[in-house]
Amino acid sequence: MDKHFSKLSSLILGTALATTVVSASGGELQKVMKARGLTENDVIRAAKTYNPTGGRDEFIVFSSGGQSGQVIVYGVPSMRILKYIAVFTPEPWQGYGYDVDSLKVLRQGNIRGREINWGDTHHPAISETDAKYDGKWLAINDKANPRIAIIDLHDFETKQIVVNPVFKSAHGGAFFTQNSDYIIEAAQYAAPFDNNYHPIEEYKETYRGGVTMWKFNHDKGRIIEKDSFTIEMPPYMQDLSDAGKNASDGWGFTNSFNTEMYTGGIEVGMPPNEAGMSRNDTDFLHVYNWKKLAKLAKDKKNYKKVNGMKIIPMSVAVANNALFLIPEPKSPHGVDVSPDGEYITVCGKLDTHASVYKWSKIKKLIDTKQYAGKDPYGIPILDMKKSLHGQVELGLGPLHNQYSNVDGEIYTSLYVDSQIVKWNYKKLKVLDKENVHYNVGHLCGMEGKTADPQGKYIISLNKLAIDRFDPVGPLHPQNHQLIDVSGKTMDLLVDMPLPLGEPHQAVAIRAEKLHPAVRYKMGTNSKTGKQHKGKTLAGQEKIVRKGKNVYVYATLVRSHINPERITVNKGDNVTIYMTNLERAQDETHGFTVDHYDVHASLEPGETAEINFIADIEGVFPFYCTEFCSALHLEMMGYMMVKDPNKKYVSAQKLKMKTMSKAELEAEYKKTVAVNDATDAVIQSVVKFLKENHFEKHKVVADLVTDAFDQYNQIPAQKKKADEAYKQGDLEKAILFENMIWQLMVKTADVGIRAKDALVRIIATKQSSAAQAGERAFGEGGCSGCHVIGKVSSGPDLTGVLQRHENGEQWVKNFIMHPEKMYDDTYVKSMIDYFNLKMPNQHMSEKETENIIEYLKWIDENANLF
Ligand code: K7E
Ligand code: CUA
Repeated sequence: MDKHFSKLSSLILGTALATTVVSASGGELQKVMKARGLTENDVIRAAKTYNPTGGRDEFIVFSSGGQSGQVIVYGVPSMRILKYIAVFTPEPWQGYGYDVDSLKVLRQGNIRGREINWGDTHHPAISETDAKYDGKWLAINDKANPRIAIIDLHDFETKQIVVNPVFKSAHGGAFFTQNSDYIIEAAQYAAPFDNNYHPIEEYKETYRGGVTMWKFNHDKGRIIEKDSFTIEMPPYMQDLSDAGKNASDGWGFTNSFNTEMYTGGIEVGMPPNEAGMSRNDTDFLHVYNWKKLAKLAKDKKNYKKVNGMKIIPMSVAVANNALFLIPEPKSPHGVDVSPDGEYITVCGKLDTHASVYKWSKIKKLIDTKQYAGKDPYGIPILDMKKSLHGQVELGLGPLHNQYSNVDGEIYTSLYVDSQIVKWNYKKLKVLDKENVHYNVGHLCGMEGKTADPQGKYIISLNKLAIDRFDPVGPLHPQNHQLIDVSGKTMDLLVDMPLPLGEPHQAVAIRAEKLHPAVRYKMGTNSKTGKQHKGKTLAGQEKIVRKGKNVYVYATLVRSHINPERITVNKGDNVTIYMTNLERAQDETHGFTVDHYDVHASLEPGETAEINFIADIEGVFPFYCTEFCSALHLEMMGYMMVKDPNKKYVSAQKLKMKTMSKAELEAEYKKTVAVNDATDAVIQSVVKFLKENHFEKHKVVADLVTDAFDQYNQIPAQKKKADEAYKQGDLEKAILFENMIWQLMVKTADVGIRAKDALVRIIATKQSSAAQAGERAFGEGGCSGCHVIGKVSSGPDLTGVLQRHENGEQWVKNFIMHPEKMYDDTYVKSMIDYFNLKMPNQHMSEKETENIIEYLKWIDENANLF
């Protein structure tokens, strides 16, 4: 073994075990590296991001879904996508927009009576307590249609959408204040606050920018529109914002471009917007005392109402010393307040510098009313130099910042240079640069904009992917690149293609701060968190008709929908309330009625509602859309829509011949016998679980609970079967006995999973050779014929090493060259018995030895199989 390799291995494995493991793997790692053309650094990077099956991530990222109008959730460092959260866009998997309650949420986003079915999401934000993430709520803005949505991190569902009634577009949101009292949302493209036509020539007079402070109920997780207000601002194009924190708590900061107030006109021979809007050397950072303004907004004399929104005029804000401007280098993009709230970094995307403002300096100018002048709207301007801590030359196109856990350190994206730069904003010094692919926008640090940044990683949210992935047509996926920032220099670990919209900003939170639910309280309307009016428990299923309105109260549980037949008249208004009776983790059922464009996703305990007019005649299967059990295909029923004005001819005459009494009796007996045998298997598993104290291991105990949820339904079915039998209805008795069998199969399914889990926990620890052997056993195809602890299409291998003299050598020879032993008397008898020859699976000697180690481990734990 060469030196490099063993050095690398101990790096990766990092323990004294390393040498044994490497020798046990027989140069396997080296082989893989060679075959895949990987360098040592690649392998180290892979090891830093790899999660073995079942492994979890340290951080959870919420990324904007850009034009998809959704939020994307993924883990760090594995960069595995975990979920898409439907927000502004209908999304059938979650039933979002396809069931009544989620459609209500989506329709909260209607603007001026218009349905809007997409959004341009830019900036997600996690709710804060003391300027640190508390993991309760997520807010995100829609730039195209000025809206903010609130997502509950208890179930990762969108609960509220509010429309900004005065803005026509909104980019600078969502940003929580440090105790989540308010969410900041700044306008982008200035426009009249009212909904009337105003000629563009009157831009300066009638078009306005602004910042809306949305009042947030932190406990309930809802924006309170009537307690929110908007600060009127000049028609400069307000861009990103940040809430002050700690030292600067109570203040808000919003930068801007187009303080030139240019309005374009290529078509009339004017230079384009891009020229006119970036003419001046500086634009304005808006600084406002939102806490003071919030108090002012309580008194009628301080605001006027436009489209129902309280507007605090600029004049009122100025008169109360609550609104100021500071020049900032031209056309910046983003403003980021440091963890202590003392430094405010602005990067001008058309300027190579980052400008660091100091809050104490700004505050002093404000307190002593030292103004450098006033803008045309009468807003005091503070002197730029006197407000600055300093400037640093970073590179071309600096955009967005994230803070490090090291005091004074900050990361900035360079759009034009396609680089991340690490620098010190206190000492104004560049420390390190890392190349990315390509044209990075935002960065996502781990809690990197809170008072408690975690360091470790930075994600580069690149605007272009170009040549990074296998081509999939002219529209490329986005590329999120994970960078290790734990060392002195940055190290790019891995690329992740994101194929759903162009995310702008992402936020990351420590996974341990999130506590999502696994089930709802039975009958919950997930959109309101309250009990659903259509909650239906087992035995309460019914169909109620009130005139042309038909209400179906249905339940879903593995693997049936109750009721299974719904007959309505053409033109009826049909409402189906569905409750998923499951309590088992991950037992979601979906529901649709074919042709009717409805769909619901029912998580355990959830009640949902779908509604439609049954306006087409015919027979429409409805079914469960999640493969929820072995009998998922059978989880269906029929909705029959008949035309009350039509006469239908009966087809009864064609009815099929039925079974004789004797045949039925025989089938009944057979079914009962099968059930008894199945129950015996279940009882043996139960015995094993009890003897081995399953209740001590939570994972196993949870599975056992799920299994008993199924098993405990059997007595009721048995009673029905026996009653039917007594009354001589054998057909029905058989069907109920069959239902019992289904419940037993489901019980056994989970029960055996519980048993396997328990075996893993209590068995002696596998050596690494035995582990490799088990892998080889599975991957080499052995498990196709041999089931441990059971005679299957090949013999049980428990104890195989004891079956022959010099057993280990015998087994080794047989695995490596079975064909040489086909004439051996013992082997011959086996071939006859199983009617199969053990094939040569071309195992290497090493693999064979590992398999023998695995077989030894089995023998040590033979009592468990
Ligand atoms: Cu694209 Cu924050 Cu909207 Cu910069 S934003 S990149
Ligand atoms: Cu329920 Cu498939």
